Amino acid sequence: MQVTMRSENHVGYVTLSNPPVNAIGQALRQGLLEAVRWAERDRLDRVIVFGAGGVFAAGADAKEFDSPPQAPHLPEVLNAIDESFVPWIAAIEGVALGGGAEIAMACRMRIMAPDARIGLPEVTLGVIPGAGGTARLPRLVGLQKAVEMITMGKPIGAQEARSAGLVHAVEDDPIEAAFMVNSEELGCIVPTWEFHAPAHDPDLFRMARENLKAKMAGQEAPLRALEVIEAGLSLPFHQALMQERQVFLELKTGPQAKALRHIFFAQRAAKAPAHLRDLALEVRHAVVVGGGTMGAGIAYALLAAGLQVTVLEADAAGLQRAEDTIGKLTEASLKRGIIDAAQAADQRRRMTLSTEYSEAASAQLAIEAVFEDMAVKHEILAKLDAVMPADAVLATNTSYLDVNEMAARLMDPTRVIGLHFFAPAHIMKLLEIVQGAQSSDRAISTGYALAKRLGKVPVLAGVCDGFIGNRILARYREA
Ligand code: T1G
Repeated sequence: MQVTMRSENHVGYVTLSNPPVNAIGQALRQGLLEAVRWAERDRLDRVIVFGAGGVFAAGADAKEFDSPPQAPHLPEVLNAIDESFVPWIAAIEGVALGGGAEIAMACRMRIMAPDARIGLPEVTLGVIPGAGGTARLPRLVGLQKAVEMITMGKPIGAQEARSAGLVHAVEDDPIEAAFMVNSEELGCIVPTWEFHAPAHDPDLFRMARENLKAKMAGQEAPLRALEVIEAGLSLPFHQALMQERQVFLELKTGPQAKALRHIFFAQRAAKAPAHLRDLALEVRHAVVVGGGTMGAGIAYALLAAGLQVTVLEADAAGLQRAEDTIGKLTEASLKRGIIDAAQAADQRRRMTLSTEYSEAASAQLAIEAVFEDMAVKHEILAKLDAVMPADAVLATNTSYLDVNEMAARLMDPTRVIGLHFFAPAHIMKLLEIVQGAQSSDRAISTGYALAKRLGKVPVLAGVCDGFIGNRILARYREA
């Protein structure tokens, strides 16, 4: 059962339960529709709808997008909620995204947990909200905010959602708060669909169109979403929904949506294979050899992820250069508000710079990031091999050189992998985990776990010229 219902003292509790993120598929839509009828049959005072597993709902099940839509369709289900004489309250924890946010907007009231997020990210999948979002959101938050949220697809936090008028309250326990809502107050809230649509504003749409052409160049969905929002303002609500649905269905089968769905699932499929997931060595202290552009970027990424980091360089000049480069990266993050002064100080405290390889004796991982010369790499890996714990993982950031050749000269070649970062290493999401002929599952698993810790997308590569990314780039340049 993806939707469970229970009532207590005339209050209905409806739980969405489709682990891991309560994606909304046919079964969940069916269950929601039955819940509306159940609440009306039992003449409940209110229904509190919430998600199991600390998540409200991540949106429509994108896995269903490649097959024909199955009834009941989400717009009809949400209209039944919106028009029901039993008021629904959405108690939102975790995320309410896409269709999840649309379920919440069809409720009379929304209450969010402080760390929850809500949004309509459909354009990132090449589609537009397809269950009333382009008509309900403008009614709740006004045109400016709705256009921004829908066409850029960026979710917002609880406080921003409350000040925008999207949610009524931010509470630590949204379900309890929903239970405590005064019945008279709840009874005074009109169904979302009866709200007046905001007045048209031609200048706003013109500026938004120009902005999208610049910021989302080449992407079809954001501009179509803008068109649908604008057209919807002058249509009766239900006609606006029909128009929205038509554009959603058209985009869903288009090439851009298919490509973006492929990327969405491919990125998630790049996670560690199940048999590797629990073998990783826990890395608390990492060594980076080489404080040049790549080494400093890698060291910064490790510091930002909370690790203790030792940067090894050949001499004092190298250490100074490394310290200066990492300092600049810290300054840039401070300026952009990514970290605050306390975090910057904590990162600096966790970093040591040295020319002594003995500093690596307590590390679980070392990444060499010196220039691309096999002789130098052999020398550095041999020094690390001599001082680091027997179970530590040795990694090379080489872009092109043969990882097997590097491993072959070490006491234990099974602990060697490639960890190929892309410049700027602390920003670029891709991390190629290069599996040497003798790399152990534990070494590979440690690479995957590090990628997750750094918030990067891991891709397993074999030992070959340019691994994957640079190989593609080389062909691209030839073409
Ligand atoms: N559909 C199907 N599967 C989904 C999914 C979705 N919408 N979202 C997540 N998953 C799977 C994902 O593939 C992975 O599977 C697992 O859940 C955990 O995901 C009608 C039409 C919710 C913030 O764009 O942003 O609603 O790999 O690894 O890092 O208008 O998932 O474990 O087998 O990402 O904790 C709009 C997409 C849909 C949100 C959780 N919604 N999801 O992040 O876990 S279109 C979205 C996310 C729509 C309506 C329209 C994130 C997350 P597996 P994860 P996470």
